[in-house]
Amino acid sequence: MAVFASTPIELINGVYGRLATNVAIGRERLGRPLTFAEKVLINHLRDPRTQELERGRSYADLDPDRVAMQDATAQMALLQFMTAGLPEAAVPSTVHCDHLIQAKSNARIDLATANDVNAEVYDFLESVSAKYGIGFWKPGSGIIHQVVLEQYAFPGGMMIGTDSHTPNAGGLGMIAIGVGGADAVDVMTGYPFNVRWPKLIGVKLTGTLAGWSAPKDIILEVARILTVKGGTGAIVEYFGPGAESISCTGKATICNMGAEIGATTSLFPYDPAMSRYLGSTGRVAVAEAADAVAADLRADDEVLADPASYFDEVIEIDLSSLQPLINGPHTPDRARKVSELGAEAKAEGWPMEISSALIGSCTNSSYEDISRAAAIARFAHQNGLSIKTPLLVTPGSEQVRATIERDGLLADLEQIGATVLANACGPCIGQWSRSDVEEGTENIIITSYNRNFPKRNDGLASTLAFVTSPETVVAMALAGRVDFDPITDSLTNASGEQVTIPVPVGVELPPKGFTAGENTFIAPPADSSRVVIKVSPSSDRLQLLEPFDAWDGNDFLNLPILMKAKGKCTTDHISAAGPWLKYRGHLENISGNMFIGAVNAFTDEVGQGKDQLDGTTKSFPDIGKSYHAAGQGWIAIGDENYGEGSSREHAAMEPRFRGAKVVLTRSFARIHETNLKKQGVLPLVFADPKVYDLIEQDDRINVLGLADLTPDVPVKCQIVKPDGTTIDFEGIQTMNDEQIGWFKAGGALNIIRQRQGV
Ligand code: MIC
Ligand code: SF4
Repeated sequence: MAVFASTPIELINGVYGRLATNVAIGRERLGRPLTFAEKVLINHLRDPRTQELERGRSYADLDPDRVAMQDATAQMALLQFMTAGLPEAAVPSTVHCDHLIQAKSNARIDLATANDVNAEVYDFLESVSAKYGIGFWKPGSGIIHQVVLEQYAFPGGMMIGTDSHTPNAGGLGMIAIGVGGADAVDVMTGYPFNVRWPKLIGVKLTGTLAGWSAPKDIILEVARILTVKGGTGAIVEYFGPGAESISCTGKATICNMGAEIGATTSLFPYDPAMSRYLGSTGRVAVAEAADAVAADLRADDEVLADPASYFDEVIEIDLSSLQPLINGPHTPDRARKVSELGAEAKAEGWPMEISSALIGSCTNSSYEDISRAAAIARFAHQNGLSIKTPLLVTPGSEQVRATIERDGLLADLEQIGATVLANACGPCIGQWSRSDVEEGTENIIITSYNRNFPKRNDGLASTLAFVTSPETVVAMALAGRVDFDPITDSLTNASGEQVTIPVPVGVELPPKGFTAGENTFIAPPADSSRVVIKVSPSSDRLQLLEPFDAWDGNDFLNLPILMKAKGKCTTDHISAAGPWLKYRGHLENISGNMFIGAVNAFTDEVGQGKDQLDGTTKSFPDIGKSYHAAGQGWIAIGDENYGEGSSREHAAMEPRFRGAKVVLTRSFARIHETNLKKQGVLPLVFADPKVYDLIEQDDRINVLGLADLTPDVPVKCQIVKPDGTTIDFEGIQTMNDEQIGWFKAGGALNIIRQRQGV
């Protein structure tokens, strides 16, 4: 398949060509007007006429227009794809090298080091891409979501991506869903993408942002209202007069961080801001095509007039009264006004000084973001102010970097002492060689990123991370303190004068247009027959995959509890990133991090528990190894929103590889639950959440009646106490027939293999 550096207009015309017909089918079938999200979804159904459309219940088969994968998840996705026996990817797909570049010195040095250190993985990804007709974006091209927004996203389109922040493309009116690699493999092998027909949360925006308030504050406010699990199973659709006042990249910031509330995706309707962005990024033809079908690239008028009748929940936010917010530490929904952080820090006993300030990431690294940050830097320089804490900047893409360099914005930031890092994820995913702070020293960092889980950025449990808008980050870096409110407080400059920072004025799009920068895209060759994929058997970074065993037909009896997690257990707790990113293509090696961040509910210790086979205390990964070697199946127990955060399927594959049969929780995050199902692990939810409390360290768990697994029928389970007494309870399972098939086959991939005859 020919794959280009941007979406061909023919593909877009194809999607638009069937839009009106499918929207009419949708209106007729549902007997009512449609929201924008419903229109896009219905237009991508494999069978719009027969697909069941019950919100929150039906599983729908969809055909996305594209697949995107980033390097840290693409390795496992493509290792799985390779075992499916197909000559090429069935849908236009791209790989983006952004997660594996470690931030240490500066862009040039760090990129050169990454190219050297990760050569084996980059060569593998490049050769697999070439072999299977996949587009390859080299290291240095930028963060996947920015590149997708600049090149591939289009209003009314649909894509999936192996990264939880794929919904970034909702800023350009696309339904873009973050998935695990196994979902991507389905689509790349020509099967539909299967997801629950979502519930819909409408967010009506009125007024306009003023002063220091930024698009970031809108999503921080939404996260405050809905919490980290409030979006689970839902699409968040924005609308209202306030929506039009936000730039396309500002909208992308909002949709990006919808991942933090667990939403399936978020999106905005097509509007002039999107058209301007398309024009500025060289896609006038796309804007014209979208203009021609604009009526179907937004919700129907009846929906806008009476949203409560069409959405499951409606939130209204008045942008004019929204104050700058800052969220953290440890969870992206812990919000307060920037003006209130100082008092809270004092009350909590947090440090007042900021140890590092960081801007960028896929969430906030657009031209507009950097222009607002640079405006503050320029003012600071002219007025004798300088940063009081290190300020690190990661441009989102090579195109943004080259453009902000040309327009002098990078120089503005460097002038006040900022360090510009490579166009990559960098410290956002723990790729930060930080030497100024030691473990155990409580310290505060503020970022414009999206996640603030413990250890995420620098690997230190003693770092408290807060997220806010890039302009607030820069202003606070000038103060160096958390009790600084840029709106009301002043700073003392080099000559001892009091200086108040004026409201930063940004530029939505570069007045001289974008400049592409270095060409970092490699299209797959027309003839790939000679491409050889290299995986050395002695590699410690890449390992070919062996299919998992099918279910043996027996109930699970006396499963020991390898781990019972207390409180938040995100994918960062289950499969840490940072230094472990280097093993993302090697299932056995990466299993060395299994659950190392999880808090043991029996002991409150982190990362270790009791090996029931020999009674000793060991790290969770070592217990996994011991059970694996003994052929002992086991269970993991989780609390609320288990598996929150990343799409990384390693968090499901590692337990599967080490012999996990079941993961039983109070609730799951969507992507992780699907990842478990895909790999053949049974995800169950306590019908009665209090049963969680009854499970003790030496108990065993029985899971019964598996031969009769039936969609939506709870599974009978028992706690077996050490004295042999049992407590019955029910485990809710949410599998449809197809997913029960995955479980029985030992994982969805085994079914694809069977169908392909391999
Ligand atoms: C993240 O932000 O946590 C990541 C790293 O981008 C992940 C993907 C991964 O773990 O590779 C995500 O969000 O899906
Ligand atoms: Fe990369 Fe961070 Fe964005 Fe994840 S959230 S894709 S790590 S920049």
